[in-house]
Amino acid sequence: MAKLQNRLAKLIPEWRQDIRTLVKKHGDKVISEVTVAQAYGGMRGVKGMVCDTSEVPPDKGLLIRGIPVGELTDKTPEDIFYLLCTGELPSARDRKALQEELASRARVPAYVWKVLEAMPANSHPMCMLDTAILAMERESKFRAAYDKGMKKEEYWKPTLEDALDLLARMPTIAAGVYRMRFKKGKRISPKPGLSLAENYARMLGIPDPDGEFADCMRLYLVLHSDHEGGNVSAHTCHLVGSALSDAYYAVSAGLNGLAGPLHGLANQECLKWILEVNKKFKGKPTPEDIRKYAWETLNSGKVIPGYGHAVLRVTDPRFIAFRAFGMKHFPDDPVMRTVNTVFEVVPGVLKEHGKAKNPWPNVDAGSGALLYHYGLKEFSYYTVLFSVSRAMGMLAQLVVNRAMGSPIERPKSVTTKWIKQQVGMK
Ligand code: NMX
Ligand code: MLT
Repeated sequence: MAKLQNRLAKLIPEWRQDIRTLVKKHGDKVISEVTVAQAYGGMRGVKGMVCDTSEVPPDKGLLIRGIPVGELTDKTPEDIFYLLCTGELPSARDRKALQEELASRARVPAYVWKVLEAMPANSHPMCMLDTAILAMERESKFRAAYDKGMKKEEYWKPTLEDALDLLARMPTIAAGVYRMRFKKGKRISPKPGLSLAENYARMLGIPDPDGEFADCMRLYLVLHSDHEGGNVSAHTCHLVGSALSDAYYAVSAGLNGLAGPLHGLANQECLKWILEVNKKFKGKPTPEDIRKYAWETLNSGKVIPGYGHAVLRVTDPRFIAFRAFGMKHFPDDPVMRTVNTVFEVVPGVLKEHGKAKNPWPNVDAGSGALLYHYGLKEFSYYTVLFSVSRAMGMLAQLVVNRAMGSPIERPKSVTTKWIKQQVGMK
């Protein structure tokens, strides 16, 4: 960690100076405006917050610190966390140092397992993960330092400590949740010397004779890591963190948002939908079968999971990367085949339906097919995998925001009466 902390200690004063100058010189320039429709429409498109870890141009998809995610598909989660925090890819030595740092922090306190064991056996895996994170709040180094008294310029340091502790423990907790919730037998402990993705794959206990599942997990953790600042989980984490609540409070709050079916839970919903299609059409749905099924879904008032996006207006590059992985390793898998046929058919159906602004697949449209292929079939677990990855983005954003001294977030709400007065309506 010394490397990451040292690098940040060097970069942060430069970033602070840069922003101070920007705000001093141009603080009164207008960068966005808000219409009545946006105020009632989930603030879609309103530019009112800053996130430097990543951005999502609607016509390109995710750029992590300016690098298209499609160019990062051979990287490790450790590389991505370093990149998110600093804006630089780590050298081999820096990556190793971070891996060792995380390994040294991976021990999960025993009381966390007791809390999880006390939960009802049918608790949702996301509720178990969030509860475990919140239970560990007493470990927060930020809160301890804040209680003692600390200068604002120092806030990012114990926040980074919390971030590393949390990141190191999340795969162990997440794998423990899987084995406990789905009765897979005893928990498997992390093995020193393995990377984060290798360890997570191993602790899940999925048979992996040639390391292909571990590689799939590596890709999975890279692709889900961050998606700029305004999505529900990142924004929630930022908002809660802006009150100087520590990383345990902020990340568990963000993940509670990820657990919604319009956000991260769409991956479980999506595989469920694909499996229903396969079941109904005996494993070989034709494009016409899928077209009809998609219309049935829409006509019953439901959304087609894995399609549409609040920001993107093209096929999600993360979907493209997952699909490429699946096509390379198992093009004839029946679930993968259906994912492909759905991709051929559903955008046309959504265009004809005429409601969704983006008819193209998002990250959740294909990820489940990969997990299912390797034998991770309990799809209510899929959002936990998403969480282990997305925690990297949320935590990097939290560290950067603490470093930049971001104030408490508090936008102004208005009443319908006020809006009516503004537009001259009685
Ligand atoms: N199927 C059916 N209808 C849709 C879909 C879809 N996949 N996507 C959007 N619409 C509808 C949407 O419900 C809305 O209808 P109404 O006017 O009746 O409220 C209308 O189209 C306009 O919505 P948009 O402005 O295109 O989308 P919005 O920005 O509001 O929402 C999502 C974005 C992602 C919530 C929406 O596309 C959706 O519900 N998709 C399916 C769920 C999903 O895949 N979520 C995962 C997103 C990625 N992630 O991991 O977080
Ligand atoms: C995503 O990864 O697609 C999201 O977090 C949803 C979003 O960006 O709105």
